[in-house]
Amino acid sequence: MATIEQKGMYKVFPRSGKNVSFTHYCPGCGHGIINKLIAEACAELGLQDRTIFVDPVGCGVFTYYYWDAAHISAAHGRASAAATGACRARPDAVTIAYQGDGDLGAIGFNNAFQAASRGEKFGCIFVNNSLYGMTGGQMAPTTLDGETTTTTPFGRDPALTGHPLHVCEVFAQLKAPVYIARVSVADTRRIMQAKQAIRKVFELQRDGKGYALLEILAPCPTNFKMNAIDAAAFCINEMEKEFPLGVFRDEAKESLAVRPVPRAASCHDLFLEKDAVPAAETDSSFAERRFKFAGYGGQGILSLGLTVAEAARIERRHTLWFPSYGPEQRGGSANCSVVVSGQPIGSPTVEHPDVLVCMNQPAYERFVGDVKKGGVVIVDETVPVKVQPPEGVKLVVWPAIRMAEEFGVPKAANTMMLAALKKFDCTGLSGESLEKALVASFKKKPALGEKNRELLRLAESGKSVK
Ligand SMILES: Cc1ncc(C[n+]2csc(CCOP(=O)(O)OP(=O)(O)O)c2C)c(N)n1
Ligand code: SF4
Repeated sequence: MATIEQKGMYKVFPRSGKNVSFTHYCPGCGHGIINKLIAEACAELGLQDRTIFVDPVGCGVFTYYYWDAAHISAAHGRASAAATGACRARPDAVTIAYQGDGDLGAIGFNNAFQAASRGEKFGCIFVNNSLYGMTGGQMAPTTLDGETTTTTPFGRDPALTGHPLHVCEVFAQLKAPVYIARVSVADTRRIMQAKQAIRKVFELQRDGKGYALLEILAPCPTNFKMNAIDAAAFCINEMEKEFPLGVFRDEAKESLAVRPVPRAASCHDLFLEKDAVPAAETDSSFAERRFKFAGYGGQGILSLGLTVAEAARIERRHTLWFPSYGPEQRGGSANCSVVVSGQPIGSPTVEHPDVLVCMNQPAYERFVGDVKKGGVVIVDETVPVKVQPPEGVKLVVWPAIRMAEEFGVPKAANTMMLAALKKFDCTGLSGESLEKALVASFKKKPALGEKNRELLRLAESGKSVK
């Protein structure tokens, strides 16, 4: 790339401890041309302050040194997954994933395909140079039949490795994408067309239209083992035979921004119908709490977590419930994470809970060390407490299983745990909401709901404990 300043790019690139003004790409590499076109399109459309680039692992890895905008570096093959997070967290941003054909077509195919199928609101610029450039020119899913690479030294043999993967054609089977096209940067005319297509990807994202995929055929002279002119000719004469240029989908003319998104009227996991409670509201005075509920499958640990999440929903808190199952149907380990917050929640995972509820020994030993200082651990009294919680964490040993048996309802041990959460005020939610959520959890058996409410109150008062 020329050393003159380019639109949309930093003036110098602080790479490898030096401030240089040339990129790391080999002479004649398609990435260099594409990088320049992307930077120009972004700057010309005035989108630099709104753009989040998701960078790949591959020869395109260093784009964060070049494009003057926000960047996320994704793990190999995960740019579309990271872009999904970025565009959901920042719907106002223009999110662009940049991926190679090894990155997107091989290790990352499924997450890219699923993101396209969901119609995530980002643009994916997919650089197809028919092989793994960065690692020395191995075969990629896009390698042409008969093409020589370091792992197909006698040419790709379809009998052994199948035929090239046509990413645009496969993605064009999906309903959600609004734009799918293939262009090339092998000569000036093609570069001008590629520039228009790149601009279009940015415009679609600027206007919130939906998922766009732009495949760009690009020469890799180094691994083609050709000079720049022959490498470009290979793109035109060989790659285009297999990967014809063209537009496979262009629905952007219809106003896709307002395409209705079908939504389920209710969710079987919710105790209360979706519209039975108003949407969450933001309340920065409510301190976020993170919970982990763990035990054996069948102990009702997942419904206990869901009950707390539902109680939070009743109080219009933001909440997430995230189950994790062992491989067994019953009797294996099960746990769930619940987050209750006054603000929209970024991640459903709970690594350091404020409150840990354990119904068995493996769960206790696995999670007790993770509890935050100032937090609480409630553990069933059947669990031998061989390990103490970290300093500053309160331990409550609670006879949930015994109380449930004494009441003649052994399955209600999870309700007994809810009684402890209520009694020790661990949730930040009102007792009324917790009870309402508990009753709602038995919506198909209302008599059991009332019975559990009664048991909850008895357990909380400690009346059954001998
Ligand atoms: C999980 C993981 N697997 C493998 C690698 C090694 N690796 C780095 S880049 C790459 C392929 C790059 O090829 P491509 O995506 O086509 O990009 P190009 O370099 O050709 O632009 C591979 C396999 C890695 N970094 N991480
Ligand atoms: S190895 Fe190929 S893809 Fe990588 S920088 Fe060099 S020419 Fe470009």
